[in-house]
Amino acid sequence: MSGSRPRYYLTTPIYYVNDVPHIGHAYTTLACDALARFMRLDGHDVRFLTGTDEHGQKVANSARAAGMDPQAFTDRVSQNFRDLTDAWNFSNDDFIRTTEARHIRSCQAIWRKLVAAGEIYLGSYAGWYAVRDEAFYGENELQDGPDGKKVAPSGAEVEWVEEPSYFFKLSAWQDRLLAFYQANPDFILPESRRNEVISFVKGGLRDLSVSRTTFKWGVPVPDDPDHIIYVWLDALTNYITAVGYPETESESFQTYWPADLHMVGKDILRFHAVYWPAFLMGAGLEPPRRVFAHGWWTNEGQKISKSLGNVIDPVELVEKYGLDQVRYFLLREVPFGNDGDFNHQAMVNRMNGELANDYGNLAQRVLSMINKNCQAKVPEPGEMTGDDEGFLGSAHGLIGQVRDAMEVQAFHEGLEAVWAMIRAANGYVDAQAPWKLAKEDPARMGTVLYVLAETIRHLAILTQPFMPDASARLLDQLAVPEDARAFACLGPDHALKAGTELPKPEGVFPRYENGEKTEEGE
Ligand code: ME8
Repeated sequence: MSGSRPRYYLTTPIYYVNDVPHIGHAYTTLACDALARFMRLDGHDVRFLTGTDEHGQKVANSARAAGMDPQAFTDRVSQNFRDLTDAWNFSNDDFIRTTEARHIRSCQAIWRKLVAAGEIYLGSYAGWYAVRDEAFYGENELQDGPDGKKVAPSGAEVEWVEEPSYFFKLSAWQDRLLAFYQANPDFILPESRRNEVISFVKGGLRDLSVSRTTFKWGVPVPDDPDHIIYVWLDALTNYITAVGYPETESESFQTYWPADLHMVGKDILRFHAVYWPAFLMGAGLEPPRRVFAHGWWTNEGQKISKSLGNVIDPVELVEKYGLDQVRYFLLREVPFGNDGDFNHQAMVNRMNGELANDYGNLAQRVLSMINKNCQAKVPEPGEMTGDDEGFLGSAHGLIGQVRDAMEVQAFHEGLEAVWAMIRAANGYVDAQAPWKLAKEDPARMGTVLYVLAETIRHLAILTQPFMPDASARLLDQLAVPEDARAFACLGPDHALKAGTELPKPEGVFPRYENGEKTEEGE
């Protein structure tokens, strides 16, 4: 538990178990993983949640299509998502499934709270429903699909539904939601998405159907088991279940709620930024502090879809290029929030250019020179020039820039700041030419190599959240102890000690050449 450390609670969407995990799912969890690792290294008590969304008509239909009982089906598919967290080395603290007893209890508890608060009433629904989105749509939102059928803005087919239903009084929340967005300007990021949500809410809200009667695969409505709770109310509630709801006085709930961040794709922003805060406030709970809606990945310019057969398997991708390489590419390639295109050439360019040539080469040449010319020990720094000090000062200052970027989930900017330092360090190597100093002025060579090794220590500490394995190997090569790798150890107080023995350097960033990944770095 937190003690005096600030806490940071962040969540991914819980993924539908109607399908195998693909690159889009891995992307959202990766962004959270980098942030979770960053916050831990920065001294926070982090709680990082992911999991699977297992109820509803869409999952029930998929189970039927697979000829399986829904529970057995969800057990199997949920495991694929757990396997992904292992394959991608995700550091989540919990993995929630909505079919777990803790969650069913929590869903029924929030339902009862909403009923007691007068937020839910019984009526009947007659309107359009898209099973793929598990969402209700107004006539005015629909378009004509290619075969004359009506489709939702997402492209999902809709069907006409008429059934008795409980409703949540969403229409009464318009002003309170607008006031909430106004008072919390960073609640929805990026800003363009915030504006979309505000104009949607300004356009007026209709009461929301929150129960279904035409199928059974869901959490029963308390005291009216003909109804099951609408899958989105069920799913969103996972975020409070995992921190102990309905025990709101528990240490866990008190520590971690409200969540600091719900990370989602832009497709599901409305559920998180409109319905969810209204449900929570209706139940007397605080809304989360932020919802960040990131963009959408395409594959070589095309929408990723099963029917197009171009789904990118996240496990195969990592086998092909390496985990750290893929992690770096996804977080660097696209300004976080924008849409992005996965293409092989761009992946290889970044892997060979920025990782192997820029970062790998910097570490490799500095560590090899130390190995060769300084008896494989951290060299003794002599008197530093103003330039040396300025240079080290920039390395010390880097955390401030990266922290500012991470605070607003601008991963690409954090990485760009680190790479500006890497490029400057390569420039410093070239300008100082330590290989020449080896003969002409060994003392000065020691100083230059010391400044560079200390810079690499900073870089490797800072790249840990993005590329945990490669960064750890670099820190091993600098003999930085495991307990001296947190951001509190940046700066001069934990500087490398002259005379420390260093292991033999080896490349940590493979290249991709002639259709395959090289075994080792150059
Ligand atoms: O919506 N590019 O689950 P889901 C980027 N169960 N991200 C993508 C993507 C792509 N091409 N495809 C998917 C659900 N994603 C609900 C959520 S939360 C209480 C319930 C990511 O399996 C992105 O994060 O359809 C998107 O929001 C999510 O997967 C949708 O996952």
